[in-house]
Amino acid sequence: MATADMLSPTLGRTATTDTAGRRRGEVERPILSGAEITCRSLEAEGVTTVFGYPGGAVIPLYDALPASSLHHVLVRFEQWAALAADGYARVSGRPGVCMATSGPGATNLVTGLANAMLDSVPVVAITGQVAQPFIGRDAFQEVDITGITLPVTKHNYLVQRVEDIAPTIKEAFYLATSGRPGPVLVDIPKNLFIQKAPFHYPASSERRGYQPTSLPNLRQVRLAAEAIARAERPLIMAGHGVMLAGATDLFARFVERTGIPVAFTLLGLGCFPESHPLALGMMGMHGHKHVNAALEEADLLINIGARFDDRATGRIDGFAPKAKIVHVDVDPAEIGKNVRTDVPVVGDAAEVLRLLLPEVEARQHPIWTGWIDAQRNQTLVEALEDRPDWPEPYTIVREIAAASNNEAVISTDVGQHQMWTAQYFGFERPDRWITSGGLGTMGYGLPAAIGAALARPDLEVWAVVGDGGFQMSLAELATAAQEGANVNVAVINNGYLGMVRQWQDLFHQKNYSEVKIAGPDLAKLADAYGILGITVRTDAEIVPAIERARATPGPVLIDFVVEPEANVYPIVPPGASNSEMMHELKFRDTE
Ligand SMILES: Cc1ncc(C[n+]2csc(CCOP(=O)(O)OP(=O)(O)O)c2C)c(N)n1
Repeated sequence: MATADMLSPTLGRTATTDTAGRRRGEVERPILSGAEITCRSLEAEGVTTVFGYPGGAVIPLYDALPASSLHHVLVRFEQWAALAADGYARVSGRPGVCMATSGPGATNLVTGLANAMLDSVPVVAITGQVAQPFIGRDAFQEVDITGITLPVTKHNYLVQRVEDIAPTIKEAFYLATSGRPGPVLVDIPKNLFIQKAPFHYPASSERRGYQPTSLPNLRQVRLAAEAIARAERPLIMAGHGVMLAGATDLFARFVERTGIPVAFTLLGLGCFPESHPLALGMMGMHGHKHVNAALEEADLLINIGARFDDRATGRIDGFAPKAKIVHVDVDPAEIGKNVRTDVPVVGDAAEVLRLLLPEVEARQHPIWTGWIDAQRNQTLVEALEDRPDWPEPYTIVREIAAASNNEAVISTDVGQHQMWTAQYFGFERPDRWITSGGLGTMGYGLPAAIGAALARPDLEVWAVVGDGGFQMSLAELATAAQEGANVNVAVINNGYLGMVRQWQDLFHQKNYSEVKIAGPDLAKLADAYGILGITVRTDAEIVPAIERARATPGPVLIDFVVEPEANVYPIVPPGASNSEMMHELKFRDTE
């Protein structure tokens, strides 16, 4: 057993065996500062990129960064560091990492952590805390960030000893990525960044009392299979969990074997190709009419990896009224939380599907899918009327999809443009759709796109944003420019906080209160950041602008000036059930 006096000033040694007087199997434990230990621990986790902003409590940490292999992306506001880490994680499948100083730096992370919490995204945040002797004294830039973030993190820590930094970071990554993923915050007092200790990164981490269930109960799986065998009008509700579990291939095999059509939640889009005949499109508040109609008629709903969010379900007592409900979720707390469940299956979606596949028979449901297709033909996107005087938002979205062969990574802000994108892009692949579902965080689009572009420089990345949300995070254009990130920003500029205006229009007698929003000349703004800026005012300019952006390396901004008062349809009014959706579209029967 190593003791302090056995340690050389620069090298600690621990003997794992001691035979014949020879110290064998010795593990070298270099003596490092807490800051160096933090960097080495992140490196040991395979982290290459961190998003952050320096300040007093983390100056010692930033001292150690240049000597590490970590690429630090200097954001312009800490909230966007957390959200860039979120976008990075969603596209790469690896945890995103952000860092900030104590006090205001740490509190600025909170919205980003809440965003990751609600959408189950693995994010690890490292914050500096005031030095231990100052804790509890209202020291300069002291906040109780573990207290503040308790409800918006999966777990958080205030590290107490320099020796605990490495095992705590190990555990943080384990918690962030295992079971139901989520954000974890590690708060490290400034003096611990400076103190030294032998560094050893643990090979594994276990936390007593934390045993996520990944393997489902086979009896429950069989009950689900029996329900599937009996159903005549089965429907799958596919959520983010399919992708988080890396289960998209198994999911596709399950859908094709059972012949069951798929309704997607907002975050489930992309887990199965939308071009597949069994893919119906998005359900819920702005879902397609035929998808919500199918929910009305289904006699079995198999929810895989979604949490029955109210934007998907509408009023609960009118949700899937004829259906028996199977709910597959890795988090037992989700079972029965919002919707009564007949067959709960707790487990990782991949593990559940692996066990379920051999239990189900190959089938087709021609009468049922034929009925849905008849509904679908009435509401086809093609039926939308084009107004030649304005670039139509859905045309913009579909042209970006066409130009990139539906392969681009698309992030959005929150609002009308987000719903148009969800409705019309046509996602074919997992991990290409990056949107703030649970928290609905305006400003998300640009920083998340930067995170995505740095995670996958090989992919085409578009941030489709509203002019309101974009004005929250537009300073990140500087980050994109500084990083040379390949991000094309498409601002759907209607001069309004569009989604709020739409609700005021439809549900508050057109009382447009505080929704008219002026903004800068966006092309000039882009120019000021050294970025190509393009303004598009007509339909005919859409495709050339998209092509120019695609051909230009680094960030590009396109200001699409769209009709100010266009609404997103269909829409389920707040508090209504999905069957009460309003659709103002001018439908054309396509037979
Ligand atoms: C941080 C934050 N503040 C407020 C809201 C409420 N909100 C939801 S959508 C919306 C309007 C968004 O306007 P814009 O970004 O221009 O997008 P549009 O709806 O016009 O496409 C607002 C204010 C929010 N979601 N997030």
